[in-house]
Amino acid sequence: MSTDNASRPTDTRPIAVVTGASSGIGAATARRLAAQGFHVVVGARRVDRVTALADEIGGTGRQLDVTDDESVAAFVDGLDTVHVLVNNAGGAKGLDPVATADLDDWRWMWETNVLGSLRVTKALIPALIASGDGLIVAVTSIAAIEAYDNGAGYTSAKHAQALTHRTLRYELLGEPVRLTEILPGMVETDFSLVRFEGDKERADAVYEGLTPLTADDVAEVIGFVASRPPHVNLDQIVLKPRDQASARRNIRTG
Ligand code: 8X3
Repeated sequence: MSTDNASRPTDTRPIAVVTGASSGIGAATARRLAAQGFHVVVGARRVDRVTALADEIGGTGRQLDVTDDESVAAFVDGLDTVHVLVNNAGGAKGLDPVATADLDDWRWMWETNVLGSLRVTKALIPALIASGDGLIVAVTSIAAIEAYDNGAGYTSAKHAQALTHRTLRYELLGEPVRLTEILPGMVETDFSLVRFEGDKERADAVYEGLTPLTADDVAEVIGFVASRPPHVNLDQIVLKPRDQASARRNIRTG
């Protein structure tokens, strides 16, 4: 049974907070940061999953719905000093042309990726500054620098999330907080399963015939970022499979 000891004075490990940590890139990042010596506070809507993960890595699991003010307030309660925040919660829903855009899908994408990251970041900026060496990692996507057919709901949300993060890089200049944006291309997680609402065949087809990145590939890079000395700011890191040159240009040979 994991204890909620993220702010216990006896635990001297630096604190890292990871959102969307119940699976995929979030869970892999939590494992990686824990292996690097962080006490990781993992948040997600599926509390059973983050509790199990916290037990495994000696961290703290708390329920978190980034679209809900009260949930975010409860999640950050007692976190007065935070060294690393990984804004990973978010995702895509649907793949529709603008002409037939599903407004509920758009609302979900903007609520989670844009406003969700904003809520958590706002709540933790004082704690990140208080650490004397804070780091905010935004997991965006190559969709934050590209446009593609039928993807506007997701690309616009990722652009907005990224621009918020890049603005903070300016606004926090002079404070002891670094900011890094991670822009992954194809990563085989439940990303496509969520996008296509559980349609496994359609989700599997996204990665068919090529070798996508794994969640661990991305987590390893985030671990590298978090282990740089305080004066080194990695602003943006774009990582894609060798088989993918852009969001819609890839090679399938398998
Ligand atoms: C998703 C990136 O390349 O799968 O964030 O569209 S891609």
